[in-house]
Amino acid sequence: MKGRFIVLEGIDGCGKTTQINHLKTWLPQSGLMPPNANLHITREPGGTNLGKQLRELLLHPPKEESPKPITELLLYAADRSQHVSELILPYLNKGDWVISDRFSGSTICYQGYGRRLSLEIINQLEEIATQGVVPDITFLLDLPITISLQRRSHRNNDRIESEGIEFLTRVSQGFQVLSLQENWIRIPAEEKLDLVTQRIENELKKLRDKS
Ligand code: T5A
Repeated sequence: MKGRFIVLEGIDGCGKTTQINHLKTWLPQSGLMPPNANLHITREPGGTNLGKQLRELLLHPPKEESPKPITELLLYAADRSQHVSELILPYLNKGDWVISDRFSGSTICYQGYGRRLSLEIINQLEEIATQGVVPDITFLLDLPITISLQRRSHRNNDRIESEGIEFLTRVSQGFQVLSLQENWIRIPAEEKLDLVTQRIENELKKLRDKS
């Protein structure tokens, strides 16, 4: 793959969208990208047209049609498979850069650690869904659960966000484990907005210096 693939992960309300909105304008002007590369911003679930419909089924289904845990896992895998085939892989092959709000780490943490589904099965599904695409860098915006709940207290939570504190604690533990992996960078997300932004920018500059 000629392009770069950057992912932001973390528990709900950790600040991914806020940081991605900043990167969208900062990165193309930063001098880090090759002059002819474009930047694409996307997210999971819902990065493609098919994915938008899957997102609705996953996050806002009618109560009586709420997906069971395995169905939920398969729907996230279906969303990722379409996302990789239709968008991520073609852009990376062209030499473009892609930033995604969530990727495989979310499935491992929410469906694996949160729902306690088999990590072995999840990893097998991930191999199929990602076609071997691995992020060049994944930022974990690491936010204490109490702050996540505070930040979301004024809005309506979706189906996954409504799972409660024990579920979220297991998800967060999953992220702590994943953040020890190569190419994952843990960023304390309770810090002031500008400081979080600065840390992400610095890590992206280091990535350029490594290549
Ligand atoms: N999911 C997803 C799975 O279960 N399995 C999977 O495989 C995948 C891919 C997706 C849901 O699906 C689940 C996980 C999720 O529950 P989503 O749209 O990604 O949903 O939902 P969230 O991650 O919950 O998105 P949010 O918009 O809630 O969170 P963000 O984007 O991380 O946070 P952001 O930037 O919107 O910030 C939240 C608030 O905090 C403030 C912002 O202004 C905003 O008000 N904020 C800060 N305040 C103070 N200091 C800072 N440093 C701040 N940064 C942001």
